[in-house]
Amino acid sequence: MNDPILVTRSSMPDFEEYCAEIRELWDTHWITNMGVKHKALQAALEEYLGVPHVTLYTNGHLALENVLAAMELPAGSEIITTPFTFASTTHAIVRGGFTPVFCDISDRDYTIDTKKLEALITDRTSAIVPVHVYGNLCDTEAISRIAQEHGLKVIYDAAHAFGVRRHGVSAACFGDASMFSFHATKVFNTIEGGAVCYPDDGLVQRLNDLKNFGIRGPEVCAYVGGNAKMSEFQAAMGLCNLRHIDRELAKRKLVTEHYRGRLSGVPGLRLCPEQEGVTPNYAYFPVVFDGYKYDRDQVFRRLAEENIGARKYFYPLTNSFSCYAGLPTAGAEKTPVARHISDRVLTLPLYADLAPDDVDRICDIVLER
Ligand code: T4K
Repeated sequence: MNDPILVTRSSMPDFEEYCAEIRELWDTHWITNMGVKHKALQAALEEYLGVPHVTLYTNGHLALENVLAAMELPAGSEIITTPFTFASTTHAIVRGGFTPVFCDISDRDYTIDTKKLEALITDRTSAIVPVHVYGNLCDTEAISRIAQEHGLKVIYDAAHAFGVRRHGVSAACFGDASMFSFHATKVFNTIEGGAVCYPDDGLVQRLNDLKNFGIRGPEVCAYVGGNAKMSEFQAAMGLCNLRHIDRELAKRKLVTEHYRGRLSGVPGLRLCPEQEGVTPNYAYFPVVFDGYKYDRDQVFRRLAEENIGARKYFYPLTNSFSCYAGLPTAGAEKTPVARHISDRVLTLPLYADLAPDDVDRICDIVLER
């Protein structure tokens, strides 16, 4: 049996580089609560992403929960989002006390279908949480126009979109705020981690308060905050990985091109088209098996037999999760395009060091007669 190939593999710096980065923590014994590594990573990311403010978190999910809370949206209001995403997006909305209203996705890039968005807006709608799924950028112009017309906040789930740019502008710069995940499985990781990026100076204090129990000073507690702080060890990993981000993206590009070379133009296999004007980050390699000689589940099982861990990102849709069975807005039948894609999609293994021979082995199984 061949060695297992999993859907992804964390990129890590050389051991010595990480050790050198954390060495001073043994001198200071300051290992969390916004220390020097945290401050350095925040500044480095503001520059890399070209955004006025970055607030760091211990993971992307809490970043999303915190930014929704910081927007001070009316309690119980409706937030329009998509169900073709990781559980986190919908859970953050519901855990914030809001009602998720599910919009269908575009058949082309699987992001929110802006043609179907306006019909879902009611006088209870307060915000839109679109997802740059797989690093495919949403139609940010249309979303911004609709949001302005209706006075809605836009908070992007940009968990997959680190390093993506449209006409040179980073994914961090759209809407009122964007949440990034720096989880071990992401293009850029801080082990666990995440961030909120935003232009509004007024949000800085609120987000910092919310992630640190609402404590503003030794004797002042301004908010009912939680604890979502990034530690110094996470930030140190981020500082190391950020040094190598260009090489990481270049290697992922080669893997992606190899896949495209083998799988493009095969009848019944749909690959994500490249988006015009967009510099991608090659975060995922989704393939939709639509009218192919094998269905998605057959290919999934064949790969598993060969020790290859492709994943059904994102199946099932969040609007068909059993935990949302009682929610009036739930139901996959309300989002037919999302259901169609979710039933047919498989994300093939992709990481910087995935060898060309391994890509060939995966493609041979997908294409086998
Ligand atoms: N919004 C969206 C759209 C998201 O996709 C996510 C997270 C979030 C929000 C929330 O962000 P975070 O709070 O997570 O920062 C994984 C990740 O855990 C999750 O971060 C990610 N999305 C989701 C799409 O994928 P699982 O349950 O598939 O992970 P797991 O443990 O099966 O790992 C997948 C593969 O990654 C493994 O087969 C091997 C590799 N791996 C995994 C770990 C944990 C490594 O190479 N190193 C590791 O340390 O959710």
